[in-house]
Amino acid sequence: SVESSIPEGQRAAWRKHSAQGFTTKEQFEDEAVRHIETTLARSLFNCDELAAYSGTALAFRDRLVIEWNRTQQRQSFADQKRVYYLSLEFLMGRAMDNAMLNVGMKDAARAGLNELGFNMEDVISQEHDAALGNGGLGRLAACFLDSMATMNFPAWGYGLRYRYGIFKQEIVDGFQVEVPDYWLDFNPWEFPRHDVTVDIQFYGYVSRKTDENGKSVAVWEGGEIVDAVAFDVPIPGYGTPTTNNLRLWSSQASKGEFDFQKFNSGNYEGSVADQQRAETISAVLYPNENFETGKELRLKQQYFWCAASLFDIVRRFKKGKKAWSTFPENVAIQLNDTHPTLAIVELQRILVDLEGLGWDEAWNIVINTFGYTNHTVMPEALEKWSVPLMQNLLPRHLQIVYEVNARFLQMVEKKFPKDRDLLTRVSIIEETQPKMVRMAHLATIGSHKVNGVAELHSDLIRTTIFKDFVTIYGPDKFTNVTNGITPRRWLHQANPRLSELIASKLGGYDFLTDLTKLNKLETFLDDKAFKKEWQEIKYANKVRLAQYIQKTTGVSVNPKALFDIQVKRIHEYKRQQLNILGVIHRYLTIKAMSPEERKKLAPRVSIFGGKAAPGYWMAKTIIHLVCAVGEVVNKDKDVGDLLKVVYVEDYNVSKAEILTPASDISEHISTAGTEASGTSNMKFVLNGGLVIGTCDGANIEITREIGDSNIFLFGNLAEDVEDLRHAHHYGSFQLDPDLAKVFSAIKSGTFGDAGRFAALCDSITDHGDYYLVSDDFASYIQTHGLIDEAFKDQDAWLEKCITSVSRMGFFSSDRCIDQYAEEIWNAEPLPPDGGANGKANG
Ligand code: IMP
Ligand code: B1N
Repeated sequence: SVESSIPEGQRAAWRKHSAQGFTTKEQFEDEAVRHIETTLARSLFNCDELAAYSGTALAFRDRLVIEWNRTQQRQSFADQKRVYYLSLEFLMGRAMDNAMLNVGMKDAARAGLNELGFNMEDVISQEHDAALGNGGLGRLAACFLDSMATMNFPAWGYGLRYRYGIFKQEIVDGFQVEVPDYWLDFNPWEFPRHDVTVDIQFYGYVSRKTDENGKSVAVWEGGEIVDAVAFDVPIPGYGTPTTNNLRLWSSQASKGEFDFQKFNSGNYEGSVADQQRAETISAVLYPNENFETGKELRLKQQYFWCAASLFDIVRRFKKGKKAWSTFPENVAIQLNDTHPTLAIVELQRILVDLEGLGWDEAWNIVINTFGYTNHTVMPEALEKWSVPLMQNLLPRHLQIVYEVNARFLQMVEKKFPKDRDLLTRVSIIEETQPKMVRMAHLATIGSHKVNGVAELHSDLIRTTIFKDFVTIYGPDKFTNVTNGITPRRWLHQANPRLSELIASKLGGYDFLTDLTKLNKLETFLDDKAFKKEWQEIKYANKVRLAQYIQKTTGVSVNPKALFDIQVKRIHEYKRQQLNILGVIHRYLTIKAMSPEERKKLAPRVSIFGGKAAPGYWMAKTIIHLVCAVGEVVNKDKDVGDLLKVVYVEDYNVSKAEILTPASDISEHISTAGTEASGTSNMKFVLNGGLVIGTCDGANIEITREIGDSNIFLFGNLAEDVEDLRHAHHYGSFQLDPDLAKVFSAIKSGTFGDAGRFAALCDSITDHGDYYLVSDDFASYIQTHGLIDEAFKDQDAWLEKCITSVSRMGFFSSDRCIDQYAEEIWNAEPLPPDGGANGKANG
């Protein structure tokens, strides 16, 4: 399979001229200036910070590409299993800082930029975030790519190259306004591969034909063709030359399809419209998290991306000229939620219709190839596609779904005879009007492993949505891989001073690739100088955030106050409403205090941030309430520094890198049983902040690791939620008395037009309080009281923080990847020649 287009005799010349990239500060400056002057056609007379960023990025890009090429060649030579991570979202954030740290030349570049008249931090902040995701699910995919490259796995990501990522959020008069995020003006981190283009078919009809062996085969004909063009994004590992690939597909009108008939008959506008329709497929990321709308364009996106990726994976496998039966020994495909479930159907179609394998042989290959990760149990987020819609768009795939279902139900019927209810419950097809295809059932049936993302969540999927499947398949098909985060971005990059302090104590940066090494920090709990420096770093991070808040919102906050942060997508289940209602309670309490009592209170800054889905009206109301409360509280002379309320606009990955290191407390307060894992909880603790949280998702495992005296847990347990909801409906609902006072204040107009908040209050008082805000209110307020008390003893507080950090080793995404590789993919790393970690990193 190892072929080259260059004849043997000429290869020496190639090797002699092969690009090497810079390795010193001087060479970095050569390369950056050369790119600024030639690639960008600028000069020292018109080089602004953006141009300096561009030149620096291009110089580092050269380094990445050189390693990318070497890595791809190495992986092609090696006869080893490859891993493919299919995700509709990759929330990468900025690439340059990460590239500099991973290549190990950040210090050289900083010195070089200084010499050329620029400051590194300002240059870095010129970069536009790559925001091809909504929240945790997309950022998890990004952390996994970082870990897979760092650990030298031959692993690629496959996704969509959206022209518009998640919208930019502006807060105008206290309301969210969405602005399109066009991010591709200058993106040096992608390489168009016009030679890698795949024809993708939609619509049409299926007929049966007899092939040359007299066998009947399905033929999918007609409809329309759209081209998928590959764009490659290099993914550098840390401390290793391994540079993996993220391949993103962009839609284009098919070259062969340009309708010359339309064109020649003078319908130029019509043919341009066709062109635009094709480009629409990859135009925009759907801005919903934990919610599916069932729109046709979304299904088109899913098939377009799955079909292009499968074509590419199968093409690569075929280069090796191996038997089809070995496909699962050579390829592992992980499905990030059900969004890529059509890949299962597409592989079966390729094997049976195009490659002529028998159904059972093909299906065996399919099952052994795929693993499926579930990220939610919430019914409104579980994907279902209407049968008529799928019939029209993907007629052959629907036939295959029906065949898979028929054979599956036959097997179930054999194992559990005469249980009609069981068959109805587990069927891929839901017998509603119209009928619906349940993607989670299809993904479960078509994979060899199904995993949840935290222990509680994995228990919940085994006992709720997949209960019947556990009965059918046995428990071994279902497993848990608790989420993790990459310590490179979420400690070293976001909090360089803390990383440096830790390295000085542990004797180097090994903890960045083996996070369990942090546990040695506990031996320094008596080291006064160490603790003092730790505290100074936290304070400096808070000062930086305070400056950012001042600059962007005009609110000045005291960096000595307790910083209480809740930043994540706005969702009723995440309960930002509980937080802001608690803040109002605090405000009313302060107002009722005497000046003497006020003096004893610890000053607080409540910081909120996050986007609401554009159509999620209640979430937008919550944002408005936070802003309205801020307007009143921040101006109130009685309150002063005791309470400030801030909404940070347009929360994204690069803002998370400023916010995460600056918290004293962060809030992870979902209704128990609703947050599958959460990953920002891990980021905050790793950066020396404490958590107030419910017994939900990964909070539970964080507590187990760091100890229950180092976390502030409150609220009802997941096992009691159903009974409480039932009681709300059938018993008499008792509003918490303190919460009643908060509602009176809102209703009396304390925060402006009360009508704007009526639906929010009513959802709790009149409509069943589905998220148990009232049930958890008293324990929430009480726990915040404990936090106030604990914060007064700064020494004890610091000890909790350091102890917690030292015990966070488990939550590295490297541990996740090890677990996926071992328990699901059966894949091995492929270290570069001479072992992995030859390089210094700075
Ligand atoms: P693909 O696997 O065909 O998509 O190739 C991806 C990249 O791997 C190519 O751009 C090459 O850098 C490298 N590559 C692919 N096939 C070979 C090979 O046969 N020998 C060496 N490198 C290869
Ligand atoms: O996935 C994260 C978890 O840490 C979070 O707890 C979980 O809420 C999040 C449909 C989703 N689950 N489901 C989604 C996103 C987009 C979409 O269109 C569902 N996101 C999560 C990582 O495991």
